[in-house]
Amino acid sequence: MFKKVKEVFQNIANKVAEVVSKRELTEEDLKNVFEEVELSLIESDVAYEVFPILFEELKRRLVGHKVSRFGSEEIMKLIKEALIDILSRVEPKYDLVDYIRAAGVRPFVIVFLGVNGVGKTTTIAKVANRLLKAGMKPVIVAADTFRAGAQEQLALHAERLGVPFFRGKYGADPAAVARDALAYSTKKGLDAVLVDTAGRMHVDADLVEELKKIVRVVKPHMKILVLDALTGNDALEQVRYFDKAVGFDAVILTKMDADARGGCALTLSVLLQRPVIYVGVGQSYDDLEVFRARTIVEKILG
Ligand SMILES: Nc1nc2c(ncn2[C@@H]2O[C@H](COP(=O)(O)OP(=O)(O)O)[C@@H](O)[C@H]2O)c(=O)[nH]1
Ligand SMILES: [Mg+2]
Repeated sequence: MFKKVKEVFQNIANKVAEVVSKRELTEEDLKNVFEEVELSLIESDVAYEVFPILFEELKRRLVGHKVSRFGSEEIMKLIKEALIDILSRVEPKYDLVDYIRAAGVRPFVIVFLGVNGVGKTTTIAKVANRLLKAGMKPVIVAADTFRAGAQEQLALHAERLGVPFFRGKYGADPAAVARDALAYSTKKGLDAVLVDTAGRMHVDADLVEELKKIVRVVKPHMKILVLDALTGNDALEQVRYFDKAVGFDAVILTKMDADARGGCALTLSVLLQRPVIYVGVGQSYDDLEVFRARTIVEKILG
């Protein structure tokens, strides 16, 4: 069963505290602690590949230090610092709004990628909302022409936000729809084109071809992969899938409000090697926050 990351780290802290109440912690001790919690780490979505990095970060802070007077609370603080260091690897160096401004191209084209259900459509609405608030003029494009529901949902968001919306007829070429939106935005001098794409769940050669064509036609300035924090290690599979299909530049991690499941964020921070620019923290348009390692860790550890 699923375990909360917080409980696992609390468990580590308790075990370490038990040792250091008697003597200095050795590397061997820490190894033993890790072996004991290995399974619960995996159950809380922390991938195996993360363990060595986590181990090194904790070793650096805990081993050989005269921590005998430290209680588990003090050790939790050191664990917290270690987690912040790890998550900092994916902290963005820029805010998307500033990045778009600095790019100096108009329109700035973003293609959003991700499997159905991760929160891609909602996220696009949130990004549009953010751009609107920064005084920019975005356009939303539904380049998923096979799911009528997907288009309706996006149309509703666009209407609520007061943003121009492009869609194709059922079964139309998604790349052509995106191209039309781009032409319109260029003519009107709009700031950003946000392209929603299909995300059929199963590995699907058609989808790869469709995405490749959209990318070839609109030449996006940025490709953003939307991942769902609740999918745990499936997120890694999705990373590999989209990387192989068309590649991507950054990630938005959704549903970080749900039960503070931070294991997925921890795994991504080690294996992603690209920034997580935003996290989704709810269902309303304002529930999009800049990814900050410290904030995330505070959420994870509660
Ligand atoms: N709690 C929470 N729910 C979200 C978040 N982002 C999206 N959702 C919900 O996830 C569900 C799927 O979202 P949708 O945008 O349709 O996903 P898509 O299939 O990837 O386009 C919807 O019920 C959204 O309201 C988030 O950050 N937090
Ligand atoms: Mg969708």
